Amino acid sequence: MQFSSEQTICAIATPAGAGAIAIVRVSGPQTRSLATRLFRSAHALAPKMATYGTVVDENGATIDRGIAIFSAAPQSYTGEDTLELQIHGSPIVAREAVRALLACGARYAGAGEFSRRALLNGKMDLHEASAVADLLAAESRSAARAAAANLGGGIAREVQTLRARLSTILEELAAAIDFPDEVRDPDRAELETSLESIAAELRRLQREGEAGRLIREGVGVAIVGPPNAGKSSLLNALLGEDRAIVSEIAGTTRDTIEETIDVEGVPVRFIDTAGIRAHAGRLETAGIDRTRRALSEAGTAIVVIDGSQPLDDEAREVLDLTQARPRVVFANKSDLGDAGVRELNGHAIVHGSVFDGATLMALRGALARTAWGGELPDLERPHLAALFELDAVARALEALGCARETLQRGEPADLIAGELQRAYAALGHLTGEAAGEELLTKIFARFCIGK
Ligand SMILES: Nc1nc2c(ncn2[C@@H]2O[C@H](COP(=O)(O)OP(=O)(O)OP(=O)(O)O)[C@@H](O)[C@H]2O)c(=O)[nH]1
Ligand SMILES: [Mg+2]
Repeated sequence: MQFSSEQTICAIATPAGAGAIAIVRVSGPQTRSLATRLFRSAHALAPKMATYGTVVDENGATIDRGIAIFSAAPQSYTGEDTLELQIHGSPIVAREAVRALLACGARYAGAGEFSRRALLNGKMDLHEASAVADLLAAESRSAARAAAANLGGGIAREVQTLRARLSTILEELAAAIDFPDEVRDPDRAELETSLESIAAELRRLQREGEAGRLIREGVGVAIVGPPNAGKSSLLNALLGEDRAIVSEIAGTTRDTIEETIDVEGVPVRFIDTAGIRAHAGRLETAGIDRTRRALSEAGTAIVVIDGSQPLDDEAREVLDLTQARPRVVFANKSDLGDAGVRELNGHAIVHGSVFDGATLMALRGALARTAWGGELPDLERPHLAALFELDAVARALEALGCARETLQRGEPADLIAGELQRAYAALGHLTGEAAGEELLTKIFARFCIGK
């Protein structure tokens, strides 16, 4: 799609279907003339003022009565002249209004095109644009809150400051390289301290950014164990409802069942699986295959064993199977007794029963520590969130690491400067200065039409 801002774009900004109000948005150079032609009111449109009047079509026939709000460039969302028509929420009426706009020379907007114009006109930076996309896609309260914290920008300033610090160091190095007789090499110990402090800031941005992704995307946790250990009972208890069939017959669960539950602000997709046992029937074997697949797909496992019984071969097999991955071992059925299994390869075991609230709380805590290292940083303030941002920080950190090693090996200043240049360039991607067309297209493809 061509994103020429010489054209005037329009779109229905409200969801499809009937509602109280429909909003039709217009942005671009012909907005004023379109407003004059298609909106009739007793008072002329004044910027940022809601004006009541009649929306008419290209032939002057009435479409609806409603409110028009005109915003003059650059004081608008897109930075261009914009018009918002708030009309009755009938899909027919909104479509008629758009049809009239198209008949008068406007073009239908592509997904995210209004926001893209805002970016082009400096009304938002790339970080904020991603935040808008995240907010639109948020599936939980914490994800929405984290995205909202990014709407105001702010992070761009932080990154710019770090970049400016790098730039100062680069200038000092350049002066020493270019005028070796007049300018002394920067003090190496001081240089190392400065680089370390920049790296520490970047690591913080990275930590917060990763937490943001976690909150948005969640994690997968496979509930595995021998038959009858209480896996399905655990899923039901965490969910607070009878989602999976529970019975005293070993081999009840055959198919995997997935449910997403909020665990300390992170959406966790729990996957209840078929119990793993050595001598299974044909149907059960198919189920066990699925269990293995779920296990390989989920990042973390909760291994449920019957803690009232000594470890048997089946329990050992599941424990072996999950040894290499992040896992929480849960010895269930403590109400029936305690066989005394306390520790596995130094791993603590959560003891208790799915019927006990304190056990469930302990499991949630253990899971949070295992799957994402426990407490998440505060995401109420701006933080990096998009993959391209985290990628840029990772590259900058890698380059800074190389610069430090070069420095410690006592290499000449121009080699250090080369690595620092790389870090500087990587951070440029964060501020959007160096964002390519492909990245822009990817970000704005996540927007809906009319946004
Ligand atoms: N006493 C007691 N019984 C429990 C506990 N947890 C589960 N059970 C019982 O153990 C039996 C098996 O529970 P399920 O949740 O179906 O076990 P599962 O691991 O999903 O079993 P499969 O799907 O067959 O692999 C049921 O009768 C449960 O009521 C517990 O903490 N204490
Ligand atoms: Mg089950």
